[in-house]
Amino acid sequence: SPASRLANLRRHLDLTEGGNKVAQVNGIGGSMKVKVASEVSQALSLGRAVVALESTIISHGMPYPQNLQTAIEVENIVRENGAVPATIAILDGMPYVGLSLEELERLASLGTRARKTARRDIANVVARGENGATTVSATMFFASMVNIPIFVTGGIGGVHRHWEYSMDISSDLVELGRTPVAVVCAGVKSILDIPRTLEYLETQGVCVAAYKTNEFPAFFTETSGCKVSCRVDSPEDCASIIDASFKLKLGTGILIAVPIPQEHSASGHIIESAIHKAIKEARENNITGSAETPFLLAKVNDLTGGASLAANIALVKNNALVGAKVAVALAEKRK
Ligand code: PSU
Ligand code: MN
Repeated sequence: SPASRLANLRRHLDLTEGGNKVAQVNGIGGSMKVKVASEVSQALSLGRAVVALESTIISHGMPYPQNLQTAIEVENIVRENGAVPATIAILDGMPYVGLSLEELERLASLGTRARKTARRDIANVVARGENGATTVSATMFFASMVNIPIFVTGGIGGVHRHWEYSMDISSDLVELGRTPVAVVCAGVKSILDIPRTLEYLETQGVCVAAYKTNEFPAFFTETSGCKVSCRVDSPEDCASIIDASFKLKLGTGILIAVPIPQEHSASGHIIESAIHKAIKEARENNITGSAETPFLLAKVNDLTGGASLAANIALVKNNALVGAKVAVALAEKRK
């Protein structure tokens, strides 16, 4: 059961290896190790606020060295707001929860040579001793394993346009339906089918909350034209919903969508038109599946002369600020 799994985990968090705690996961036919940074395991055992961070955004979402700089700045924002950051990735087949500066540097400079690792890829990457940058689905899996309730990212995957032909629906949405972690993001990009993404999340039983707005945001722009059923107006408001969801053992994730800050949304519509050009090019070059999102992000950045990257960095930092405050509010509530 999840409860006994966590009890086991807590017991095994006392093991140390090279400064890190090693969490031992007791699975079927044996156990596996996950390295939890000592700062993270300490905060978890004291009930302090921890924020999980993903790594595909570092390896595939941004070019080097802006990716490293952003990753460091995001971790600093989390710290300045009273929470401990835990960037999640797989290095040489070992899952890490919390990276040192050296490990973060390694991941950032690996870039797309690190494998984009969604839930389906985890076993393969671990078994082969490869480097894996975790997407939202894989990051949620590991965050939940070590009992981190809040996870901050830029944007999540969704239902792709032309899904009726490709059946391309991000495993992020299914993960949100089965893993109890609150994900703070800036919505989903309009390269995706936003209304159907929200329908799919409803089917999966996921509470989608919009922060200080009634509308689901569209990543580069504040609005998508889609209303949400849950509006939240403060970190405490978010923490109450997360707390209720966990206490009820609903088992599902929660999506907290924070609109891009107004001062950075000005270029939103220029970026939108670049997105449409990029989609056309992806279709013409037959770029599909997990390669599609990284291709579109790079293309859009080219077409907008870097404006999309600047907006992306700004919204991730804002999400880190909100996520840290939510994590602190939740830790306070649980005292
Ligand atoms: N959306 C973004 N930036 C990203 C991603 C999504 O705006 O970097 C990444 C995230 O890691 C997300 C993944 O979990 O892409 C989804 O990929 P796919 O569509 O292949 O499921
Ligand atoms: Mn996909």
